Amino acid sequence: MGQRTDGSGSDAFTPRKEDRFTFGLWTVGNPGRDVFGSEVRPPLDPVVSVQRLAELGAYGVSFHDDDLIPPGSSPSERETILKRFRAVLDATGMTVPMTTTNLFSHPVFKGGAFTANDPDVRRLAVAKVMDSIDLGVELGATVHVLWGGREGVEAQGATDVRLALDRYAEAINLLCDYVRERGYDLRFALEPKPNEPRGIMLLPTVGHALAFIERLALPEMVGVNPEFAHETMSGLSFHQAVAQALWAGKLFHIDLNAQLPGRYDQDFRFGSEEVKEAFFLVKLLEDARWEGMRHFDAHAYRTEDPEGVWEFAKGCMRTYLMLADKARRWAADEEIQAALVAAGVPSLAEPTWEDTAQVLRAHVSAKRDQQGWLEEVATRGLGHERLDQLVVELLLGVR
Ligand code: GLT
Ligand code: MN
Ligand code: MN
Repeated sequence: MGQRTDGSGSDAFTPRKEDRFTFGLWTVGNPGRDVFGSEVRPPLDPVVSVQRLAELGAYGVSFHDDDLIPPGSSPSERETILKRFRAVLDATGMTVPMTTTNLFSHPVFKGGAFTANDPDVRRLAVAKVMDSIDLGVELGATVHVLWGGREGVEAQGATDVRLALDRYAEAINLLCDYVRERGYDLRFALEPKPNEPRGIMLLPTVGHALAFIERLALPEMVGVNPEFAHETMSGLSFHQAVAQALWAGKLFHIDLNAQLPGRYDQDFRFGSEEVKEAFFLVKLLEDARWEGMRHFDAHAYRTEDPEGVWEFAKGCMRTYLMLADKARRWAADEEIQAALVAAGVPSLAEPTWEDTAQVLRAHVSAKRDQQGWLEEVATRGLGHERLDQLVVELLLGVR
């Protein structure tokens, strides 16, 4: 993401297609209903969402099967909807890099989908995902997100967790076989969440999901879709979770938004809370030259009218670009670079031992016997106060 100044009324932080920003249709289309109150905004036509997002500089959209094709539509209604939707994609150059399946709204899934105790419900869930995959692939999607919104419990006695994990794995293994058999170019991304809507959910964090994936039949086909809000709800660092997913080669997709720790799933405009965490996340993705979509799974405050939604969408993208700009300034800032050296940050790139065989033979632990070294290192400050203050100054715009 480079600097931009095109003199057309846009500024350095105006989104462009090359930035690869995508939004769920359910995000800008969120009507503002919550557990205590009804909708505050009228339904939004997916075609209008695509048009407005394209005008704002987005790259594409994602959706649940039911967001685009209302449940109960006949085959001919499906075709009519698809024709109209394809036309707007063609007209705007917008894409559909990811789709997902709604396995949480219909009451049939109230006790779980892939992990429901009732085998017929489990079979229905897998069949729904297969149809949803076909739809996504038809529109060019290469990632299918699986968020297990109803996979969990309130009554702990009602689910045998080890068996539920067996059934979860069985469903995903079958879906991988389905994709292979059809010859689709598609991978799955599991989205963890600790609670909401269930009291306690399976695969609650990125760490749980990464461990689960390694026990699947085709782990290479399955990665994670971490969400800022969901890790933060657990009091965890989103930046650290994403870094570990990248390290494991498992960051297949990402849900960007904002969240205050310890609260309900807020899904706020990206960067509107926990700015330092958001900065290190953007820096991580940019430093890693991660090739995935910068996907927003957030929604406008309930206080907003339909125009406020587009302010919200613009804000998500602008803040990402501003933080990416800060990441470039970080790299160019001599004082910050010097503070990093003072804190010994570059040394972590050095392997700890050159000759491990020699270490094993001689049982040596480097300098432990050298006079004075222990005392010197034990009393030396690490300079983290200065380094972190420089981060705050960078983010507050005074450097
Ligand atoms: C739902 C959830 C999100 C998931 C979506 C994908 S649906 O809005 O809260 O976090 O990413 O199924
Ligand atoms: Mn999400
Ligand atoms: Mn969320």
